[in-house]
Amino acid sequence: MDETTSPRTAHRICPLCEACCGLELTIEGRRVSAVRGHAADVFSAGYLCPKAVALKDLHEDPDRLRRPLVRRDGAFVETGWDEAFAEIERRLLPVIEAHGRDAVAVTVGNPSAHKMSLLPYFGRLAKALGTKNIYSASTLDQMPKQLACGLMFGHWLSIPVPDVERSDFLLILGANPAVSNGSLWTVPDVRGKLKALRARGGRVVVIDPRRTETAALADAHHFIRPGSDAFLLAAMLHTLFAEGRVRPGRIAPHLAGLEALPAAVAPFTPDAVAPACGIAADTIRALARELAAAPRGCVYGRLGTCTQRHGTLASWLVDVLNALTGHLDEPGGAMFPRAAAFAANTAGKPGVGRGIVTGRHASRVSGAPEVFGELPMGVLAEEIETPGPGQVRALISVASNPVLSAPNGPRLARALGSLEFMVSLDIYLNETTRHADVILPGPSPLEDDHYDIAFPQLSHRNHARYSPAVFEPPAGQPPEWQNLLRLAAIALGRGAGADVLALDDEWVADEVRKLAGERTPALLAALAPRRGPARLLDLALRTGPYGDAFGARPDGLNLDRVAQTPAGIDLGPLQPRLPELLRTPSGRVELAPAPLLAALAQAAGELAAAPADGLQLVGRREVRSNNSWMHNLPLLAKGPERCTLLMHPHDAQRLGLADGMLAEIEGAGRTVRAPVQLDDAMMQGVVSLPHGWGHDLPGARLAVAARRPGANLNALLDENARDPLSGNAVLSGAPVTVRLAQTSSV
Ligand SMILES: Nc1nc2c(c(=O)[nH]1)N[C@H]1C(S)=C(S)[C@@H](COP(=O)(O)OP(=O)(O)OC[C@H]3O[C@@H](n4cnc5c(=O)[nH]c(N)nc54)[C@H](O)[C@@H]3O)O[C@H]1N2
Ligand SMILES: Nc1nc2c(c(=O)[nH]1)N[C@H]1C(S)=C(S)[C@@H](COP(=O)(O)OP(=O)(O)OC[C@H]3O[C@@H](n4cnc5c(=O)[nH]c(N)nc54)[C@H](O)[C@@H]3O)O[C@H]1N2
Ligand code: SF4
Ligand SMILES: [Mo]
Repeated sequence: MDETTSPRTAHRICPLCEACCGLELTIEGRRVSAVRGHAADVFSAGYLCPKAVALKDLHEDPDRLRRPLVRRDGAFVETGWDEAFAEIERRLLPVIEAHGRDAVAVTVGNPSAHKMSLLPYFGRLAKALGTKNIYSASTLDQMPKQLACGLMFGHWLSIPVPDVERSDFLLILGANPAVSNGSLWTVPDVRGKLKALRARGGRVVVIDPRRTETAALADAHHFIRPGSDAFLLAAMLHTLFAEGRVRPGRIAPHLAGLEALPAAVAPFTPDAVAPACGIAADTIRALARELAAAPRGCVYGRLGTCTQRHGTLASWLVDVLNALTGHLDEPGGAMFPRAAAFAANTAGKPGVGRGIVTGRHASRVSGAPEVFGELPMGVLAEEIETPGPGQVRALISVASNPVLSAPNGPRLARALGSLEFMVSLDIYLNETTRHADVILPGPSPLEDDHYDIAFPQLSHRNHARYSPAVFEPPAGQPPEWQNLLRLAAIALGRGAGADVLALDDEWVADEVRKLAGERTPALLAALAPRRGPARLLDLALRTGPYGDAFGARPDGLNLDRVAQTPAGIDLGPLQPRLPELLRTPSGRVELAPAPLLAALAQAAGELAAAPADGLQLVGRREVRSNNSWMHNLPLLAKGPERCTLLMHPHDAQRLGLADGMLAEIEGAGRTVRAPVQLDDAMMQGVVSLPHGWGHDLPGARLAVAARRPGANLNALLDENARDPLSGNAVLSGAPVTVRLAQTSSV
């Protein structure tokens, strides 16, 4: 890498959100002087958002940690890497020896899904620890969708996405991609794509308790009472059956369980669900008819449909509707990507598999079932606080900030304060990592190589893109995969001084042996001299569906070939994949998995209850923010106050509140304060506060964020409120009371 001062251009996939935009950076010495969209990028074609420009701020942020911090006599001191790992070995091993492997918990957060250095190696650390106490942002986010898709299609990551460029009708529930840039749907410039859809004569309809920025781009928007999407979707299904509109089309022979559905949705007539949803019965019928009549269209549900009590039911019914209207696995409908690397649904025997299982163990205190190898984030605090065998006494947090991102952060913060030992892999001393005894910083995002492991599995078009590091990391800074391996070595009793490269070699050899048997030495030789995630990537590309199969398909992909193409390799529009994609034991799409039918029958009992009055709280996202950790970047932090409580003027009037007044919001017995912002885009009875704020906790080192800390939405939420099937936290629709704050200090 030439780091002289003559300007150079570097191409880099943005690691900040799921859109995965290709960027073009101008570099002068160690500085970024400009960030633009990479116009030639085959996938994002020059699109970018303001957060990409803030990568410069992130790279230069003086608060971003460059050296390990170790707590000595209550204060953090900078140390060398060996000293930090020696401290971890000295403190962590006795916890395991005295209390067993489950005494060490791990949490892993959102950025790990965007880092090839973290994602494949976190699993190795978890395995080396041998703990059941694994917690991730997935149970604050998408676990319901993963569970529903796992049950229907046989793998947790077989999630269909809208084929937006060929679609004429899109029904969007609980997602605001115009701001979030898409989730479980990798789609740069979704605004442009929705506009193009409409320009072709297609229609976009949004269902959301707020008339969002996405709704502003749509043809129609309907308010919905938070938490009632499963009822709406069941009633749409009811309409399809009642009106004889069920037409699965080509995939009909691959469906199982269809016969169970009419009875399952019988209680959910449009008239019965209308009061619970706040949507008129005629509107519900019209939505079902429009979906059924659309030649090319689909339903897409996201965060708002997952972070609720019936998240798994809602996520399931989205794809049942797609399947029964002929929109699943069809161009313009909900289609399955075919990723170039790492996708389980391109490996093994096509068309059939073992399916998924849950509940292989349960959380110790509340008995919450394991889902996809994890326990719900909501039970972590009680697992730390409750004495007895198996009590969590140490924690390793990896790119996660649950003190702000998980419900009842204040309780979690107290619990973290009571741990015997905590290590954080993070780039900031923040609300969570301030509780650590050792913090191991990762490099700047521009100092590591990038390939998205997760998001090509969720992309609206198939592609393979790789970008090398823009800068060499500072001397001594290990890549994060090596830090994870070093922690694994400690957990395995090999010691802090173990040779992590040798450990990596061992693991890769094991993996290759499973694939290649006798050919293992030849394959390992072909993968050398790469190591770490780059070697895993080369292996995955070469053995993937477009791969060179180590020479057997000479024109196929390998990492050299992908890396030589900075604009990326386009692998074409999504193609139908049923039944080949399926990994269910039946070899069919399971439309009516037993646990979902049982849960739906139980949910029907709620229809009789009158909808609660009082205010319900929902979250929102904002373009210049990303979860909890980008409020320290000056470019994004400037401008108007963003952590405001949106409220319909009628609700405000009733409560004696006016625009700009400071409100006290009470939920789950706790209060926070935020300025009121009147907005008739809110459904009456629903208020909205963004998450990820609350940067006023002592001990954090976030100078810019602390100037305008905002309020922590999650302080108002109940950590015990979960979707029982997936363990996902209920983040949406919590009851709150709002009043004028008595003093003017926030
Ligand atoms: N009420 C409410 N709560 C929510 C949500 C909501 O909508 N409403 N959304 C939920 C969702 S969808 C998610 S995904 C979660 C996110 O929950 P988390 O993953 O816990 O939160 P993030 O804010 O993404 O925090 C990421 C952490 O990673 C650190 N980090 C950033 N880059 C790197 C890196 O390169 N290496 C390392 N080691 N660390 C890094 C940051 O400093 C920060 O501490 O929040 C959830 N919480
Ligand atoms: N700028 C920015 N982009 C981001 C992030 C960010 O923090 N900032 N975070 C990233 C992450 S981690 C994720 S997971 C994605 C999430 O991306 P999206 O899934 O698009 O999530 P949100 O933008 O939070 O939109 C959720 C919508 O659901 C609505 N809603 C709330 N409750 C309900 C309900 O019960 N039913 C229905 N139908 N709607 C409801 C809310 O009003 C909101 O408009 O965004 C990613 N992109
Ligand atoms: S939309 Fe997401 S991936 Fe694209 S530039 Fe913005 S933050 Fe980066
Ligand atoms: Mo997320």
